Amino acid sequence: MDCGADPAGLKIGSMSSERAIQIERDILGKNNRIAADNRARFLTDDLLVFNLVSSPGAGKTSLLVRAVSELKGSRPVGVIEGDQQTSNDADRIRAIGVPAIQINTGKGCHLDAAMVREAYHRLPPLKGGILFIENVGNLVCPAAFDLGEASKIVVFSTTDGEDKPLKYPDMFAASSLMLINKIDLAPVIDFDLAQTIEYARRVNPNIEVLTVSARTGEGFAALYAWIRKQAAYRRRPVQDTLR
Ligand SMILES: Nc1nc2c(ncn2[C@@H]2O[C@H](COP(=O)(O)OP(=O)(O)OP(=O)(O)O)[C@@H](O)[C@H]2O)c(=O)[nH]1
Ligand SMILES: [Mg+2]
Ligand SMILES: [Zn+2]
Repeated sequence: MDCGADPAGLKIGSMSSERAIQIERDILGKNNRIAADNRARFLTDDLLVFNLVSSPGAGKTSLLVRAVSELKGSRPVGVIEGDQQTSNDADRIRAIGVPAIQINTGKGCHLDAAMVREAYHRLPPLKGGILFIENVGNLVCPAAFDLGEASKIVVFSTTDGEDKPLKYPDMFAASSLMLINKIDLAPVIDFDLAQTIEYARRVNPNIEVLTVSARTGEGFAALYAWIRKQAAYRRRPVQDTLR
């Protein structure tokens, strides 16, 4: 985690490194406990939850606008939006008739589990549906903060540069799916898909990869198939646990 200031707003620059590490441990420990509560609640509510992470502008909201407008006919969907400022992203989701709660983190550079717990209470019931959480655009500390999601999806833009998985390995290691967006731009910028996948699998051999364009809709059928697979996979352990 590298936030400059910790999530409680404490400047850690002048502290001893031992004290700073202890504070970071306490914060992550508290976050993990709340995330576990969130996860239990999402299981009870039969809700599939995805945490979308990326660099700023990789296309998280554009992807969500297209995905939720196409998914909302078949199941309940809701969105929690995280940004430092503005309600732009939640407004874009609400404009297509899907409930969305905006969290403004102010100086904070990631969502934490307590913010998600509070926002979830403000959403209508989504039982049996899907909750998408759009994290703050940042490839660093959102990797360290579990929100209670079933999986993290890292949205990688073809314009990000092929070496990002090597530069920000924690995020790619923590994610189940790398969604390579803006594939429509690939020919223009001479994007090297094979190299990007090779770098991502170097830090996470199990990461799944899909290519999409939120602009044209290319690749979305495969994304929905991936989501259906997660739903099917998740129901099994849930039923086993309840038995
Ligand atoms: N060509 C192209 N442009 C895209 C695509 N997806 C998103 N964009 C553009 O990329 C820009 C950023 O998109 P957003 O959806 O706002 O990205 P974001 O990740 O939500 O951004 P933050 O929330 O600010 O981190 C916008 O100008 C989009 O129109 C795509 O697949 N192809
Ligand atoms: Mg956004
Ligand atoms: Zn942060």
